[in-house]
Amino acid sequence: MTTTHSESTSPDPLVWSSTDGFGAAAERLRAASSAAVVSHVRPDGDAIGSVLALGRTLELLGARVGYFNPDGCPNSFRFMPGADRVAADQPDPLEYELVISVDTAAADRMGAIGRRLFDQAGSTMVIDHHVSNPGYADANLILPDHAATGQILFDLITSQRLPVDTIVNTALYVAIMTDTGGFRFQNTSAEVLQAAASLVAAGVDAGDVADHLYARTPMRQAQVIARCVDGLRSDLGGRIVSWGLSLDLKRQLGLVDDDSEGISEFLRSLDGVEAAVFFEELENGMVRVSARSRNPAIDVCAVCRQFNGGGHTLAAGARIAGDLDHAMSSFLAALAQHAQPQATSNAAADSDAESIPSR
Ligand SMILES: [Mn+2]
Repeated sequence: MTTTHSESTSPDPLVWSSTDGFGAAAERLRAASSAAVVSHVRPDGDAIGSVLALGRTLELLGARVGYFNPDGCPNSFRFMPGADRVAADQPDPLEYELVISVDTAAADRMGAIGRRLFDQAGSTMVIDHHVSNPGYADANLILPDHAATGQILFDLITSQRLPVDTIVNTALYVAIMTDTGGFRFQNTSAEVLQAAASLVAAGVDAGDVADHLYARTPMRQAQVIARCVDGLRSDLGGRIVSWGLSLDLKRQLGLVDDDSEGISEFLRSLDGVEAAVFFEELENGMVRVSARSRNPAIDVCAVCRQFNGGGHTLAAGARIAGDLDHAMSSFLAALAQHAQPQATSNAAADSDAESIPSR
């Protein structure tokens, strides 16, 4: 392994696509005297948790560490020990030997701070579980079979006997819990529950974490859900539901960024729904798309990729330029087309089913 310098003549990037890469990855972590960890815009629990867990482990290994997210740490995750360390930027020069992007499927999702960190880094690393991640660092540990980036970090830290403390353990627990929807999604494997059990055994207060994550819904967010219920759109006989949040309504309700989190999950939780899509009009002329599926045959990642987005088979996102109506109609048309083979075979089995045009 001789890739210590990442000049712009970048040699072939290293890709570790199995846990066999843990030893080499840990070697790089141990060797760094300074390191920065960064994750994706609009961070979720896995993004913030992975930054905190990996950053703190590097610190316990003796490195000088910067914790970054382009949007800082959302209010909902400020209860985590060490969360005050997560910065959107810093006044000092960004001088870190090793820069690691966690839970971030594409380089542009790291925001401007991520790009600057990557530009000045001696070497770069990606640790992620998104199947759409192309591997944009010098060394890339990408394990899509892991439920969360936090689960990859848990396995890496445990197998390589890297140091942990309360900050690391809580952050890993939050990362794993949130990316499995509170241990409810199909990715809630035995490994996930074993990791959670050992983190609780190590002192994480599961009830307290769940209370912070799932019992602090702001009233504004409840009001958005009420509007969503009123304005719900249903396609393919209720198999696909969606809703669009306009800038006008955001202003009317006085929403802040986090308030629209969880709407796609709410839509997905409705009985009979196979795929749910939430559209949010943004200030910059883009529409944010957040898509969820309960049916592995409906691959929302594949549909999001048609719009330059990505993610996971059952949870993915994209951004579409233009107004809300345009974004909704073009995305929902692509999704319906993707979902139709299933509908058509159901229709064939059910003589009463209305025929669905196969375009
Ligand atoms: Mn994740």
